[in-house]
Amino acid sequence: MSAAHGSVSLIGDTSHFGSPKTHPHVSVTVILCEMSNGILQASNPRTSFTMDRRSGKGRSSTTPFNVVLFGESGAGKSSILNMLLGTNVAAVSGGATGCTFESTGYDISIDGTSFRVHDTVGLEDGEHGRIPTSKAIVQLYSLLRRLEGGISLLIFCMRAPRVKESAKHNWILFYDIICQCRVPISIVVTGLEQERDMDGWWKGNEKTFRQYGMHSHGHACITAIRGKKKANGQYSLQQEYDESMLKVKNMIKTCYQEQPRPVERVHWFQRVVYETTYEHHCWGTEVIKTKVGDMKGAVDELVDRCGMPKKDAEALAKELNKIK
Ligand SMILES: Nc1nc2c(ncn2[C@@H]2O[C@H](COP(=O)(O)OP(=O)(O)O)[C@@H](O)[C@H]2O)c(=O)[nH]1
Ligand SMILES: [Mg+2]
Repeated sequence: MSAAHGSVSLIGDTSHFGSPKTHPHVSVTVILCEMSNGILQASNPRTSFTMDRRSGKGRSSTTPFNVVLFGESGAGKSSILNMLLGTNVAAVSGGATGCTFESTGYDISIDGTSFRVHDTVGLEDGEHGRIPTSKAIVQLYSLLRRLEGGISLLIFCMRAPRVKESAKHNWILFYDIICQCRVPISIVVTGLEQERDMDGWWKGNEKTFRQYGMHSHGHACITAIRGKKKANGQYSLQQEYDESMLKVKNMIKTCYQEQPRPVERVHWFQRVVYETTYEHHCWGTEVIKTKVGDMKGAVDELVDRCGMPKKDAEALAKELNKIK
């Protein structure tokens, strides 16, 4: 190992950097760069590593994969997060601390892989002093845009018993329009504690998801509550709750994307498309721009596919357009 100061020079075997999902035993080659202070630094898209050459001590830290829970208020997003964490960290609506007003990320590990799960504001209709839908949409879009390291999985949360049309609209907006279908998406259905076979709910409703164009990469039919505490200190739904936690963890493990994609800025408004031609004359070259058409902006999709009135769609897009 020799390195000139400040130059990129060293190749090493760092098999422990391999991502466990696809390359459990494969060595990964990382380029190390020696800084002027004698510290060696290395990075691949997901892992950073620093080592002091003089002491030989190393330190590695893995960037967690971002998982975003979204869906309407009361769907059970915060309860799912608490279930994954094994504690009551996220505020559950209806509780003394109220509901989630800002997005928060919590780190969990599933079989040695680190995930940062983001609880987000609910997307609802703005009744009874709740966060109006447009504000929730702006907050969620802004989170998706600024997530360091991109997004590895979107989890759409909804409450049984039925798939509402608003679910379809939220899906189109966040998955199709904002994430441009480039991020895996899965569905968690809560409120199924009364079903003898929680997974049976999926079989009965699969058709509706298909009709709505909600094609998910995975799903989990669960309960996110423990039920009543019994005299013996146990909870009435503990078994269902534990099963549910395993289902959600398995779903995340199966569906997440190892090469996360950042969410690109959305072109909300219509754009004019020009064709450029060059005409050569004796006096020089003339550049001619001809309008060849209009490209639809995402506003049109909000109107056409989400059934949003044009005025509302434009007002929303104006707000979203401010987010860099
Ligand atoms: N019956 C039932 N209630 C649930 C379930 N998941 C969450 N809840 C309750 O629904 C309410 C809203 O849950 P919360 O996690 O705050 O939803 P969020 O707004 O999506 O974060 C709370 O009173 C939860 O206890 C579930 O699977 N079954
Ligand atoms: Mg919440």
